[in-house]
Amino acid sequence: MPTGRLPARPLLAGAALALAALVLLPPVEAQPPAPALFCEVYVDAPACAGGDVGCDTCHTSAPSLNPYGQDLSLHLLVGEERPLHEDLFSAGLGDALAAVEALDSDQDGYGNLAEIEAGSEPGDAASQPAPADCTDLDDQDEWDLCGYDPDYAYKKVMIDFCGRSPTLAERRAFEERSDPSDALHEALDLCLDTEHWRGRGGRVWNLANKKIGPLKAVKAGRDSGPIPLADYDDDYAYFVWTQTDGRDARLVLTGQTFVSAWDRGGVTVYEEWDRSPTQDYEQRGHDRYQAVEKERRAGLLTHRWFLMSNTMFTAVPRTTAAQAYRAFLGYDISRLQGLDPVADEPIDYDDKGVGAAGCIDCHSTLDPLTYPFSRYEGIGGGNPQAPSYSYDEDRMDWFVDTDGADVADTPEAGVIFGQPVEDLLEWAQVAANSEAFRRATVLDYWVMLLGEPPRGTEQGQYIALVDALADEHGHSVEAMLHDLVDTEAYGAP
Ligand SMILES: [Ca+2]
Ligand SMILES: [Ca+2]
Repeated sequence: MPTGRLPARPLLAGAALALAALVLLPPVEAQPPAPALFCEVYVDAPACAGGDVGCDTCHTSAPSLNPYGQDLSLHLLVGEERPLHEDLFSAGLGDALAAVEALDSDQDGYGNLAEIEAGSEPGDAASQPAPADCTDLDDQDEWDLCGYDPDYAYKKVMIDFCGRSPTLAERRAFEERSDPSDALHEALDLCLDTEHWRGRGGRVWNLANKKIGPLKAVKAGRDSGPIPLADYDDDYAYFVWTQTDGRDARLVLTGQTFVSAWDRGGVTVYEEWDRSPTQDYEQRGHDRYQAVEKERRAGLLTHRWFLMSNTMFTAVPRTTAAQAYRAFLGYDISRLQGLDPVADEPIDYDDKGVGAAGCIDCHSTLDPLTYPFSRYEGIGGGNPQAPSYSYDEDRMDWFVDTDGADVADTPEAGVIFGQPVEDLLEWAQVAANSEAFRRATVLDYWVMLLGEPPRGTEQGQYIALVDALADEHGHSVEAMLHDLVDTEAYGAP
């Protein structure tokens, strides 16, 4: 069970917030302030360590509620007409939270408050508080079950990063070292240079799968498919390059060069290059060349494959922006994550009905997020004179026939995280410097190495890595990994 009680609720802060909501916010059906309000009440809850809780605390998916959300709804302003105005919701949430604390909404045997304090999900029976008492079974087990164990961590580093168990001789040598920490980090440095970790098809390479979404049928270049449209090897190689050798991981979104992966005697070598579209066309041909001029490039966001597979033929490429937001910033808008509504949006330049009830909550975030992507051509549909996958300032003018006259008014300027940006380059800068980017970056490796997202009790260790990525680590993934293998989450058996 959790060791300490949370401090009393800061009612004044909650009241001030509710008052602010009363003055400022329009009536809507979804309740964007809920995650922040929850953490105003449960300041020290592990789930609030990074700011707001996720929407999945109360929702299964929008607008469906999980059992905890349902109990909250039943106790929230009973008798008041639904949907609730946001100001009423904000004012009433505190009492509703208190009213359901003693219930066990998901019926997993743990009360809601106990779950919130322990960092498990009160609305998910599969999520339960971890046993707090560690039972040391030293007599029966070679590992120290209650804390960080260097021998265990060493073995895990060898398997995770080198792809093999240490030999008996290596294990003996490690055990005999008087400075196990130094020995561990030396092993990690060696493993970070192995093919298993950084080679073509290695662990870092595969970490990009969900970001890139490879599709053999339309691959160009090596192992090309029947309809070669673009070569995602460029994207994989570029991604691995940004994650290795101490490079700044923000280059994923902000870099303006390209990278190719070459096999040199069984070792993958990553080679940065910087050709113009014309030069690349001449060198690699029409089905592979990168078509965006250097001054308009924003890392993977403007790579040919990304524009081909996401923008395709669409005028206002919402899919592209949503994929960028999900893949690189960890926010899935379809699951109500990362909502940051912009006033008077969506304007619906392309007449898609995005202003309708039920759409407006997501699109007031997604559409302004999308505008900066709108000048980058996909497979086609825009200016027939402009090459596919290139930047074209006047691109929107060419969609009037298919998307209506207003589409030509779609701005290039947009908004991300509430911050106005002029174009995709500014969008990428704001994104790459955000905490969301650091969280998503660390989370990728955390899940890869530990098999699941940080548990409630591990939030502190996770957030420490997220913060350090910007400071001590200088956005180097390898520096972050050196700290990750020192965490108890990694090194406690
Ligand atoms: Ca429960
Ligand atoms: Ca639970």
